[in-house]
Amino acid sequence: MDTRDEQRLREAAHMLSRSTRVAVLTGAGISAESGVPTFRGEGGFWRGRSAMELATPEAFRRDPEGVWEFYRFRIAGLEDVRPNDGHRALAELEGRCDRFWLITQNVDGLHRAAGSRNVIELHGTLASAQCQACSYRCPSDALPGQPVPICPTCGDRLRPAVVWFGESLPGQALAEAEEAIEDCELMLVVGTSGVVQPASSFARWARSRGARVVEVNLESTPISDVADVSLFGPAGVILPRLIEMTA
Ligand code: BV8
Repeated sequence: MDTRDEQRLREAAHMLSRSTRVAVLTGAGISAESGVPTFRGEGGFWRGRSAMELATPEAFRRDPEGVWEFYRFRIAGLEDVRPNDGHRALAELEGRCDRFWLITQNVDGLHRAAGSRNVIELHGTLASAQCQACSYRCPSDALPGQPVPICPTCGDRLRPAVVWFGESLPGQALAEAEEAIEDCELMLVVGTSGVVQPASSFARWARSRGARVVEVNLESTPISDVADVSLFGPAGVILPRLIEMTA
């Protein structure tokens, strides 16, 4: 890490050590070091189709079997992945704050597996499936065996309990995220390309009301424009160092 990076890390640690109300927004990048493919990196493609195209109600209407193949592949992939040092550093940080919110765009469940408690799953979770017609819900590892799982209650199709593009976010999660944005003194944005709305507006919103913004990513993103400090490097390396410097 060169002196400029060290300087930025010290600046970020100084801001974080003076903040007792901290909001964190994470994206696929924080799970990359656990082996979970990111959404827009090379892992964002599956049998030549982009995750963006598959993660939509239209794709599910048109090709429910293909969409379920994509999700069963991702659900199965989660069996072998574990939280990394970046997830664990955020669980450690939570214990040091008076107020702490972990808003995640990820659907892999790794923050809770790392011990984080106040996790807001903005885009749902791969851990469950839900009926598209009634309130039936089941764990993804107990899915009915049909290629397109059928609801045992009403006979309609089950779908993954994630938020697809074009769908509104869960009201409760959005309300909790808005409370975090309004109340935090610092927002830490980790591993997101900052293109998916409304999550990609959260940092600008927090900054506009006076919160500090610290970004952790491999490269600059649209969020870099609103960040007080951007720390470039793998989250699994940067976050443990950042948290250690604020001890
Ligand atoms: C909605 C679940 C109301 C599914 C996902 C304006 C306002 C509101 C909505 C829109 C708008 N404009 C357009 C929209 C519609 C749309 C949208 O944002 N489209 C974009 C693409 C333009 N938004 C919606 O539809 C949302 N709904 O707003 O409802 C509405 C509806 C319709 C019209 C208007 C309003 C719902 C969005 C939710 C979609 N569901 N996931 C599933 O997983 O299958 S989003 C999906 O993308 C994942 O959740 C993922 O987390 C998320 C965001 O991507 P990132 O996490 O950022 O991942 P990405 O791969 O892009 O980037 C990884 C980053 O990590 C990179 O920067 C990389 O450099 C970095 N990185 C890599 N390795 C590391 C690292 N960093 C650190 N360390 C490392 N080791």
